[in-house]
Amino acid sequence: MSLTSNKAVNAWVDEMAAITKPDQVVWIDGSEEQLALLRKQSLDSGEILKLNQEKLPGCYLHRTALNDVARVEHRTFICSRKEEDAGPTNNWMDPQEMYAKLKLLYSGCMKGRTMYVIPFSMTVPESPFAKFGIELTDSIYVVLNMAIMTRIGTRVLKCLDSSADPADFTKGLHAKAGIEEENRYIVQFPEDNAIWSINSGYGGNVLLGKKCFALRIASYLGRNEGWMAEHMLILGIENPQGEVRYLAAAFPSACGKTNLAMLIPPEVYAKKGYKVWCVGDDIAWLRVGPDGRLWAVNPEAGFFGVAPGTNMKSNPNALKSTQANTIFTNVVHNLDDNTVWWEGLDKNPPKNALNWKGEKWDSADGSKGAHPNSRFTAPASQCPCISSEFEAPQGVPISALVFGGRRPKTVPLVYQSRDWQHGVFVASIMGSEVTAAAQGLAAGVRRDPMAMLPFCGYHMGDYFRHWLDMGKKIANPPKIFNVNWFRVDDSGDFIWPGYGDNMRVLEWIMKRCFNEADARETPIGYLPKPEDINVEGLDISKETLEALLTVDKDLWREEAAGIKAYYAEKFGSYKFGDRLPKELYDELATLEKNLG
Ligand code: GTP
Ligand code: SPV
Ligand code: MN
Repeated sequence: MSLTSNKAVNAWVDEMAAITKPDQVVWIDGSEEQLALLRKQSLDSGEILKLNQEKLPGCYLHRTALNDVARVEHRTFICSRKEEDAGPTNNWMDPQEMYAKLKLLYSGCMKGRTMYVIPFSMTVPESPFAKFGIELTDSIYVVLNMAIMTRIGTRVLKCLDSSADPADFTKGLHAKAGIEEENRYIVQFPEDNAIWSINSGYGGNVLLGKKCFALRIASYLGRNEGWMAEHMLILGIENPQGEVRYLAAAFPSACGKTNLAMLIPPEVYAKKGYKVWCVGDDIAWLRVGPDGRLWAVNPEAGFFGVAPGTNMKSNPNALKSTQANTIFTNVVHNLDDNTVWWEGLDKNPPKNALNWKGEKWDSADGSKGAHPNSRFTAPASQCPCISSEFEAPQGVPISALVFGGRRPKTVPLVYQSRDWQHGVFVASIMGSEVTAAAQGLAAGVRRDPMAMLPFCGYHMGDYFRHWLDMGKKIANPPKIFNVNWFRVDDSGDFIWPGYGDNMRVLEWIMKRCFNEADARETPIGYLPKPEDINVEGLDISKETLEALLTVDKDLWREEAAGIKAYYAEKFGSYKFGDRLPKELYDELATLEKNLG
């Protein structure tokens, strides 16, 4: 039975049920009783497994289909009415054609199944910045994940019904269907505020509040409404005086956002009283505040984090967040004590275990036990360093925006842009080695502007324009930086220790924002001098630090040539054309001139 008298909601749910023909429709009210019942049904069907409830209370294990382990960029579409509005970086199809095609796939696909109606809110529903949606799904796994990742249930419907326009909600339709790769579609219809996803059961493809809504659709809404939706973590650094300064940072998928968002400062910092507080680890919505600063909220309620590599040394806060009420996906099942394991958790892979595929597994055969993109879904409230401002309706004021990717060479440890426009240029030329977070990508470095390549819901050239325009609206804009934790030496080993020691770089960044640190000017922007980075308590030679802070002009000339090709000639098989703002060409010309 419907939980609302909202006519627009009910009419749409009926319409979708008429297409998908579920045996029954169940509305999710958000109560613990209902979630407990769903967990039981999911256990009974084998969709999830109950883990050791003494060691991991409230924790479950799920395995996806073998062909369904990550996002699928080649099957993701932005179906704006005009092809040119989707732009060169998105797949496009005419919306009417796409609806017709998908309706055939959805037709009767929920026969014999239950359709769950999940009312969800991004950010706390009472916040003026909240956006509401309904996800329809035939997967209990999706319901249980959405319950962790977003705010769901009756509370959300109440807020939608009393909002300015109760018909203004995101319409998300998800069906597992047959999990067929060749019929998998993740489709955004920006003008309709609608998302249709079919033939997948994997996180980013099916938790429609996350990438599909909070980035693809929200970036489109943000452009129209004058705000920004970004693939960014948000953190606060508390200094010994007790003052907290915030930054937001965009790194591509599996490039260190969760790790940085929860970092534990090195001992020398901790002793002085520095602390880091996590506001968000994946998505930030940014608005200009009444005080002329940029303010950020985390629209999510949980973490959908990469498991491999997470351990008590690299990210204890993430690990502690997952010790209760967490759903693990595609990790190793330790049969001895009914717990979980993944590569990099510790040096003792379980002997009596199943790999992510559910096969008997022994690490001695050299194979990986957990999928490289295996994940945990954990409530953010369980994070030991969660910020007191995590649910603050107005968000937190941002002093610095940081961009970065996996760049084995060329890009130094950190540099600061000269101003907002130069910062937009720096963000637009970001590149990174691809990771396991998406299926079917060729290995190597690719351009991933603002870490938004897979997530921008409109023309990337217009997105750059929006960034430039936003700069003009912010009286006190954040300073813009670029970092690279991933420089390697000749034997391919990382030069910079990373993780907690990234605090040393963050300190310089924050001090630059408040005119408390020095820098030198280089062809690419401001860099710290080696002595500006605090290396107290760190085993690193002066030569290594100098190397990390070097701008190699030859490599950067190659880089500039690469940027030119990317801007002017091609992006995949398309061109930015005249929608690439002239200001960015000007910045490129300045870079070329500076390099001589
Ligand atoms: P998404 O959730 O996919 O958006 O990814 P994310 O950006 O949150 O990535 P995450 O923090 O989970 O990092 C993924 C990988 O990067 C893990 O294998 C980490 O071990 C590795 N990593 C994170 N920080 C560092 C660092 O400072 N140095 C090095 N060398 N590796 C890092
Ligand atoms: C990413 O790939 O950037 C993620 C995981 O954060 S997913 O939700 O699958 O997109
Ligand atoms: Mn992400």
